[in-house]
Amino acid sequence: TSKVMLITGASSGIGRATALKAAREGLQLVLTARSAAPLESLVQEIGADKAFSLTSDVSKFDEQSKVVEQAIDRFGRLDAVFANAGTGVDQPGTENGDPEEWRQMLDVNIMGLLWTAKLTLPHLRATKGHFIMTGSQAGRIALKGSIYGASKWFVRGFGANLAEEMAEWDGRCTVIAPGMVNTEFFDEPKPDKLDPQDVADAVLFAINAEPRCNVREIFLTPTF
Ligand code: NJP
Repeated sequence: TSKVMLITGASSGIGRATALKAAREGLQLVLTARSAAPLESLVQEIGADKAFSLTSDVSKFDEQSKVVEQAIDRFGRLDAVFANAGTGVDQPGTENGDPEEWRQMLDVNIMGLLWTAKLTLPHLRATKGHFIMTGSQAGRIALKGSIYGASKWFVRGFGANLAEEMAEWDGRCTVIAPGMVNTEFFDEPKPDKLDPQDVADAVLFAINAEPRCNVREIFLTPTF
């Protein structure tokens, strides 16, 4: 049987590139984000026998809960989860930033990640599966401001601890931490930075490692 992978934030950028690569490598996919149209065209590109899509806001526990339920209804198992959905709000510095925008960003980048983990871990436990999350080099390099950077340090800290938790039942946990990637995350194209493909390669490298080997963190930065 082929492995089943759930990807959040699959409608564009890193999530989309990872879905396409995982599909080429024979994984079956559950693809989620808030926008239906780009997910549906991605499913068409991959083939409806290998992938299906569900809309959900990761920051809403009930919506994420339905996603996991429907994924299990459809495929009966989860071998890998790529918790990739995230958002970065450009902020004019901490003194002048908008607290409501911070809260919304933290709801997605932190609570959304935690809901995804809480809801999928029972299924990953059953398959000795793999939880992968998108962290960042933000906070080491200037990228979208201090609050965004701090939310991605949360991802790193959670990942380091979750890896220990999952190791108790032979599960694996990976944090992928890219620098600037040319995606819709930015208003302007960044053609000289990382390509989403580079991040997809890292995700599949971690998944394809021997079961005895847990690739715990991967840092990627653009060369130029
Ligand atoms: O950006 P983008 P990336 N609930 O905007 C979805 C991190 N990162 O691929 O909901 C559910 O093309 C959104 O879909 P939609 C970054 O922090 C990036 O670059 O329809 N889904 C889309 O599919 C993030 O964690 C860079 O709007 C939600 C996806 O997330 C991850 O990489 C550097 C959602 C975002 O795709 C992917 O971002 C770095 C919600 N509430 C880390 N909100 C970089 N690009 O330079 C958004 O270090 N999405």
